[in-house]
Amino acid sequence: MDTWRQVFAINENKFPDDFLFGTATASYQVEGAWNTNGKGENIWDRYTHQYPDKILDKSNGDVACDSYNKLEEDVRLLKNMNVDFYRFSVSWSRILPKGFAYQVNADGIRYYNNLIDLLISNGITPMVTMFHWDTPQNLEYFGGFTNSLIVNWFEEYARILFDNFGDRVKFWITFNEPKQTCAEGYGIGTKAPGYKLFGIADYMCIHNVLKSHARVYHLYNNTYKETQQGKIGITNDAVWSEPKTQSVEDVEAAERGLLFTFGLYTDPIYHYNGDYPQVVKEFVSARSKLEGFSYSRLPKFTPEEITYIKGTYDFFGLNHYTTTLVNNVDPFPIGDPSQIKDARIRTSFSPSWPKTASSWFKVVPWGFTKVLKWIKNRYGDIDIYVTENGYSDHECLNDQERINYYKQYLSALLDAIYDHKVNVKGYAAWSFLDNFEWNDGYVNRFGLYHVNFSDPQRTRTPKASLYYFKNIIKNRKLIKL
Ligand code: GBH
Repeated sequence: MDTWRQVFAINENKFPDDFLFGTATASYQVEGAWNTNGKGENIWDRYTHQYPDKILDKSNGDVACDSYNKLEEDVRLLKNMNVDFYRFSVSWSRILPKGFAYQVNADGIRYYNNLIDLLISNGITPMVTMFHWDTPQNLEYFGGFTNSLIVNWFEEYARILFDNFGDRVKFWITFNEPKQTCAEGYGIGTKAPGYKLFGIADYMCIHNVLKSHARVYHLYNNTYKETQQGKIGITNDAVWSEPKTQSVEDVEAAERGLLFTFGLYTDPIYHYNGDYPQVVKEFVSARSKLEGFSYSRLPKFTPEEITYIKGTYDFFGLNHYTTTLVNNVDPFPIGDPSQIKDARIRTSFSPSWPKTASSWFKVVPWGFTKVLKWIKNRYGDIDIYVTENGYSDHECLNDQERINYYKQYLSALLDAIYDHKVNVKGYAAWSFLDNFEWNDGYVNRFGLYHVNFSDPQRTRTPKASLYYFKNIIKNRKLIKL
């Protein structure tokens, strides 16, 4: 059967009655006000200012969508969309300018209090991400997520968030996509802080992210949950890994690829054995030995740590955009370590997959169904919230391609619910607004609302997709082609 064909019957079932619709953003991508009213510098401020060439249009998030100053308007637009929830992230250095808890910025507390109160008074549930890549610069001087002390620093920060906002926030996400923080920030070095020590520093980082997540899960569970009655989890992103051929080697490589790019971050939390996937431990250890290391580059958890991290979730947060083909490769020649060399895979795209504006991103709706099924098979019947999914184009208001993407991906999500009984409880469209798309600056757009970045007012205009998405929320089903 040719699963690569982009031919779809749109799933006409209704979204379950308790299914929640929302939309998402992240602090650095929308807030702006980078040095206003006491906010401290973070690694994305530093990175974009110091290396403008690393950003496609040499831009930065200094002003971005100016959401810091446009909070009333943003909530009005969200209300107009009829979303059940809004997923946003808190800027650590707006709350703690130095990163550490000894100095709390009252204006940061005020800003998020206003946002949360306005959302609630408009009937929109806040879903709050504690960390979406914007580490306080002060902490990066001391290794950021490669320093194991960050577990304490992150706990202190989280405690301040629970103390100040936990009476009204019932939905917490500790980290957004640790893979990007670790593999892109410290491994391949394409994202802030831009360090390149692939196969080493990225593993140091994930070890500490997982411990930080678990520490904060336990803090909430032991100290706040009983009174505040919320849920807490983490969001990871999966690129579905499809075998390039049906050979045994490629089928195994695709599964291994998924375990290296996703299971590495999720198994320690959701797998019934905890810890990193066995195949990842074996491959990194074997390769490390070949390279002359006397220990594995992948740090080891103690049995106590495995138990401490295992089960630290109330739900499964998933970001999903795309799929790659994966094939097996012979061992790479010895040289600098890298996670790709550890995994012994090569990834590619099928030329038949429709493109988007982003180089890493092709349209493959069935990959969404497969990844949802895979999560259920591996980790059991967990409530899944899709915390991001969306499409990138260049600037455009009549965005029919985005509409098509949402239709096909939401149909694939309904297939997972109806054909495979996967418990998907909610869905957030990425993104509410066109925003600072990291290395792609303002060139590639993901918003349901267009933002004019050359206008000092940062005027927001609904795109065709906004009306389409609103209709889905209203009808609770996909409109036929
Ligand atoms: C999400 O990450 C982010 O959470 C969100 O902030 C972002 O705006 C959104 O997606 C859209 O990008 O080295 O060129 O191959 C999505 C995850 C982003 C992971 C791109 C892989 C590869 C970039 N992916 N990244 S490249």
